[in-house]
Amino acid sequence: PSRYDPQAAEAHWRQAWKEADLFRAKSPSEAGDKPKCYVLEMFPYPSGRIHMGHVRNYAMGDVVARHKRAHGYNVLHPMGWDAFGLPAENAAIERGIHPGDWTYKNIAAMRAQFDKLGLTLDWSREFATCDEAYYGEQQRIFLKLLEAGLIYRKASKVNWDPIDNTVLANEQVIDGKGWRSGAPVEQRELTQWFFKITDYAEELLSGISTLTNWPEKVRTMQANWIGRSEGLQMRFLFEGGAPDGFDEGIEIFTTRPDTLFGASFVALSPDHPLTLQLATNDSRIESFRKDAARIGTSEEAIEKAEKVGIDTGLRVAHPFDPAVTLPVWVANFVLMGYGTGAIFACPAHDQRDLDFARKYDLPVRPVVLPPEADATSFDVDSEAYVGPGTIFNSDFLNGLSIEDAKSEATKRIESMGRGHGTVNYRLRDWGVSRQRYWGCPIPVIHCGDCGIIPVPEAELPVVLPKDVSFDKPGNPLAHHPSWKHVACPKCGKKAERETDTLDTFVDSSWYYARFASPENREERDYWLPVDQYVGGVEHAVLHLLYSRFIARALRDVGELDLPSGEPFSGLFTQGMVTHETYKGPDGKWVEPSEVEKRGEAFVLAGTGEPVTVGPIEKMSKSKKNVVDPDEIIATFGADTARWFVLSDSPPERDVEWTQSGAEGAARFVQRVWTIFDRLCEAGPADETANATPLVKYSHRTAAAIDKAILEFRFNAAIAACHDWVNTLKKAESAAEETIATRKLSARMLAVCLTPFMPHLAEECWIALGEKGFVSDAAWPMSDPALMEETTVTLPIQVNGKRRGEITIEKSAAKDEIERIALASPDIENFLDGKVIKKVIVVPGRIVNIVAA
Ligand code: ANZ
Ligand code: ZN
Repeated sequence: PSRYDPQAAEAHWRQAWKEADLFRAKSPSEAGDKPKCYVLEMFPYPSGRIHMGHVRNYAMGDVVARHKRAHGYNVLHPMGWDAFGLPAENAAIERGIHPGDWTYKNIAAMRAQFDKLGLTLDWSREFATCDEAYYGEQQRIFLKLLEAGLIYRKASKVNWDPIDNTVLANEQVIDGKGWRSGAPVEQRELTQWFFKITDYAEELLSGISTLTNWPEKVRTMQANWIGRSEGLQMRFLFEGGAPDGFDEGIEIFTTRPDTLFGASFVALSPDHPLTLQLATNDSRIESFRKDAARIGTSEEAIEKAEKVGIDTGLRVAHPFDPAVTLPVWVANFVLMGYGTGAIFACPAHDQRDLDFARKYDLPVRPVVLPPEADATSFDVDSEAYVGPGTIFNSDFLNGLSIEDAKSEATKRIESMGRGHGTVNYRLRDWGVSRQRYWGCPIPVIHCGDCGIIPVPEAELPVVLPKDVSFDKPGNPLAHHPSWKHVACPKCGKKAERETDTLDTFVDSSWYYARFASPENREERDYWLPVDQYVGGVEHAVLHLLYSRFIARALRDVGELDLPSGEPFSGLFTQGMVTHETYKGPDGKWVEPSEVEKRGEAFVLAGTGEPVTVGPIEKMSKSKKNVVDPDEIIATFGADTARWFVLSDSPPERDVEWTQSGAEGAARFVQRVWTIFDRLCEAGPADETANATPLVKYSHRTAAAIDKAILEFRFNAAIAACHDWVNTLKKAESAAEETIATRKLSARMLAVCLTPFMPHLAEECWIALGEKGFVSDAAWPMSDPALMEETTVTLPIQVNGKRRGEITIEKSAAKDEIERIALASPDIENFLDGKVIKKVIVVPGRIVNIVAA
């Protein structure tokens, strides 16, 4: 038999597909009555090279796309580049390359790599978000949302790096220091642009319940991120004179009004207006504020920091018992951006409050009695009680459940005119300003007289200047000698362009709509929503939430006809590709390509020195445990790479890349080829071939693979393909099978292999004498009559232990089952020399043999 040459075959088929323009999505009118299916993988950042994680991600999307094609769908499967962002600027700073040149060069390199994977991509729709046409359209959208009141500017706190003169994202602050400069980060107030995502908090939350084709985990993460809390907003009045402007008291937000009788103190955020006011006259408060600011702006950092505070000396009255007064503290764990920036603390039932109360010796008064606990002896020591129970120590709330007490207390506060029941969201408006060059310029002009003026639509896009310098720290757009100086579009006086650019998450929040069509509204509406989205779970919150928001915003300004507002009706989040890690004798990480296995030991390929094998981890450059897809493709071909990344684990789990596994996949490719090669000259497949066991098996297995693909169990589909190949091999010597039945089976198998190994499948298709492309062939229809299982596999036990199995016709009689069981090779061998005492046959279940 001839050997299959993956390199030659893969290049040939890719060229043939390209020439036939096979994967171009049809326009709605061309599609006729084919249903549409939009399959999308999260578009890549053009870092320069693809990695195995990409291979797995895009292979999965391709399985779905090819499977849908085979089921007669008009499939859109586009590809593009999420091309703005910091790494391009870093390359510019470090290597003096223009960010645009660096980016487009990387795109070309990665396109060539993706091309080799045999993906069904419609490259005619390709774009990069840094293309003028793309970001120009984004600017038009920006202005539309601005006009609709969904974008605004406000002063907000940012992490400021005083050395690099730049704003840092929370992720760029490491232990309170700038990630590049290492300088202690300061908090600054800066006027920034915001998208009003909070307007959609309720809709984004309630929409989650409609996303039944999303992973439960992602839905939960989104719900938690939006963080809806029902509670009470109320005022505590000052005792003994209110500070200026606070005659109405201090407003707090609580989700536990049932615990009001356990209130021990009131706490303000370091950034609360009252704190700011007090700090002007009180240097202790001022220096406390400064210290608190060092923690950074992230919720996580604040959560981790030690809880500290300072007593303001002010006191407020308890709303239900004016004889009781509570001290007012400033506490670092109260955030200004949530609720009202002030709380009442109930240490007995909140851990942070308790830690704080213990530290500063403030009262702890339990008001929730756990079920079964004794009211006279129950107490709280160092652990707050947050469980269920009955209210006690609480006057008119005594004896109520927590839920009833919440509504009673709320009613009472409402009737006193001191507050009202309310809903709070953890979700904050989305800050989109970045003081960076390599991003989409915000298309507005600041005029001293007219204020903020949108750039007139005819003047869009506002194009990034090419001639920029990265020599100075800070934003190159701001130091550019001429770019920002323009005439005010309204009054004609000297004015300045906005120099902030948009967060790159804006670029990726609507790209799926651009793929659907750059300018044709009807076509956009035809394709949207994306039917199947595939990507990393690391985007479970931000990217997916921003996209859900922008889709709704675009709907509401009339840009999209998408009543649900949901851009992705199906979502699948894939696991990562992992690899063993290796360390050389010097304790440094070593690449897999430098490591050799000698017997059971691992050594350095060059020197033979011992290598320590470390844990299996996500492939990453820092640990050097990466395998380059290009090398794998050059050695084994793309089909092997695709097959292997999908084979060993369920797609949502991690898969470990091993050399031996890749070699196994490559051998499988050859085995498949050998079987088809033998059928090469044997005449056409006969659709009316007899219903032999092989034909029945093929109908069943094709249906099983179909189902496994639909259910995202690609590893199970692959296991079934393996079994099929073995079965087909055995059938070569089975008396009841003919060339016709084998060809029929092989023809079905070729179609089922296509989603996974498309190049090999094409080659097999031709070997069978078929016309056209298997990539265009319809999925084999399984005949229910033929699918019915007529055989059954029975385990055989000897003295209670499983020793073998037999596969027989379901209709076989007891004595025939017994005869076949005793004659099966495993059992015959095992029973050799033993005396059979008894055989119990339970048809359809088991054969039990008692022997001595
Ligand atoms: C009194 C109380 C008693 C509270 C008790 C909890 C337990 P969620 O559920 O996340 O909405 N809180 C309110 N605003 C805050 C802010 N700006 N910074 C820090 N903490 C704040 O949390 C609401 C609870 O978190 C509120 O209910 C408040 O403390 C606190 F036994 O009020 B609670
Ligand atoms: Zn003006």
